Amino acid sequence: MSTPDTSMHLDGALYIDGAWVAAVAGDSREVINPSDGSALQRIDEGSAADALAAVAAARKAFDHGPWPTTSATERSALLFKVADLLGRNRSRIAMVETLDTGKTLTESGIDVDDVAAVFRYYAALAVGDPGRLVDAGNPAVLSRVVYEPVGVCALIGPWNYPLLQMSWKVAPALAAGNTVVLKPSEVTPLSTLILVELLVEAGIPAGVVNLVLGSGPAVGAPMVQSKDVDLVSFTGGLATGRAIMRSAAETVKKVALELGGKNPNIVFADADLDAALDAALTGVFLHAGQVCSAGTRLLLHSSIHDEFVAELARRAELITIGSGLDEATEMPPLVSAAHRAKVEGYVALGLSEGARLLCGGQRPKDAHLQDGFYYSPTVFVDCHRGMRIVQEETFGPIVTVERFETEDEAVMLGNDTDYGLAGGVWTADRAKAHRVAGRLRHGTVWINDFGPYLPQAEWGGFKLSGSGRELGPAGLAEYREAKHVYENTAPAAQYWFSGARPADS
Ligand code: TXE
Repeated sequence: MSTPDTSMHLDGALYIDGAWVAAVAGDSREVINPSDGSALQRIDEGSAADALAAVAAARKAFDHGPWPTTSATERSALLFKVADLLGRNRSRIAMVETLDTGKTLTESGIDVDDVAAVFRYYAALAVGDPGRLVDAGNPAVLSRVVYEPVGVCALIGPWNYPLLQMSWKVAPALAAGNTVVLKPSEVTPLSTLILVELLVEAGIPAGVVNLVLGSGPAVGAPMVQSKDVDLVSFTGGLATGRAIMRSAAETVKKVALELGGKNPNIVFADADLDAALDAALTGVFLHAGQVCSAGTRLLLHSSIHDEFVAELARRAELITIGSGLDEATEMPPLVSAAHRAKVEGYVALGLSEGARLLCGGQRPKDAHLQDGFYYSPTVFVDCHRGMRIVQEETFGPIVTVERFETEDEAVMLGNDTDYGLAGGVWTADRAKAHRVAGRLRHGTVWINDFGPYLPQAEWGGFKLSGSGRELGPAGLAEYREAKHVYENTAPAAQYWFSGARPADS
């Protein structure tokens, strides 16, 4: 294989007020390659001072810069340019994302395509919305509602889909005219650097996009606390989401949260079982289960349970585990040693709760996989709703299987979670499929499929899975304030107060 191009701006990797700068305290962090545990890159590690400098730059650019009042057409043109640049840099970005997250090169390439599609979608949506006229019930009144940017947005991203999740925030935020501070996960910061490079190349004005690197408590928390930040959009874990919401209450800033899920995948006996099996596998083992919408809770009709799980385990054991750079790899490593330890803790918990292991439940034994953070595809049966392994997000290649007898029971189990991000239903009976889809309390429901999302369709969670929506028109609305402009074209005194009335009236 030829040497991959992984060049990016590393000499001063923070981008603040239109300049690449080093962290003020001079700290750095080693970014680790999950496929072999090697040090991939030493990179600037910011602190609160850097975060606040970035917020100040974004504030200045919002309050005094041209961006919020730049025409929607110009903003749209810039976003289209970014989409083109993403396409041109596809292989470089995919390589960096794979080295950083561990995911397969194929998946990283698809991520870049999806990111470009999201930029195109919001580039198109940025224009053509002049607001709306409202009937005030008075012909002398011209009343209209216009949409304005919210202000300074702190965009805090996760490590599982670093570029993709960041783009779901950056593209609509910029389309709406906001200024932003990007804070990628400290575990996987690299692809966001390239995204910022491309935004700069596309001509984004100084201060409109800022990038800070560093840990959540050191860099993310001060942004959430800052009164100069108007909105925080966060994708990550439930505990962090709760902390952010609490902290944001002090300044009553807008908060959008995507906090993962425990997603039911319901298979009725009349489904296309081969397709359902295939999707049950990809639903949980793609990206080693490090997917917020992973189908980790498989609900099977009793009549198909035994055959289905036997075949599921047989196919799971055949999955080729390896480095994301290896073309043969079907399932990559977990993102970090710490995350694998968490996944292993969940497997131990499942066993202690009485779940029965059908396959996996251990690290692969292959000699070439010993240095990376690999874990085998794991299938637990004899599970029930009272188990923590069934209720909590494991974020690893672990599927728990439960049985159901009736449609009502399937719906009850599908909703028996504090989360509400996504779910699937498999059946040949379309009326039943739509009945179940209508009753599931999840932000996305797939019928005879599992996993797809579209830039033009809202994504987000009910219940503990978060608040607000990304993608679709609502994903843009998050970054806009509605303003009612009421114009009285024939003003005349009303004399509400009698003392103000002229004596002769
Ligand atoms: O995420 P964190 P973690 C789930 C998954 C995983 C668990 C914990 O179950 O095992 O969350 O993952 C920043 N103020 N998901 O701990 O900490 C942090 O630097 C402001 C689901 O790695 O939530 C990073 O940029 N920011 C998920 C981002 O928050 C803070 C994707 C996410 O990190 C902060 C990832 C603070 N106080 C994990 N503390 C999904 N929804 O898809 C941390 N951060």
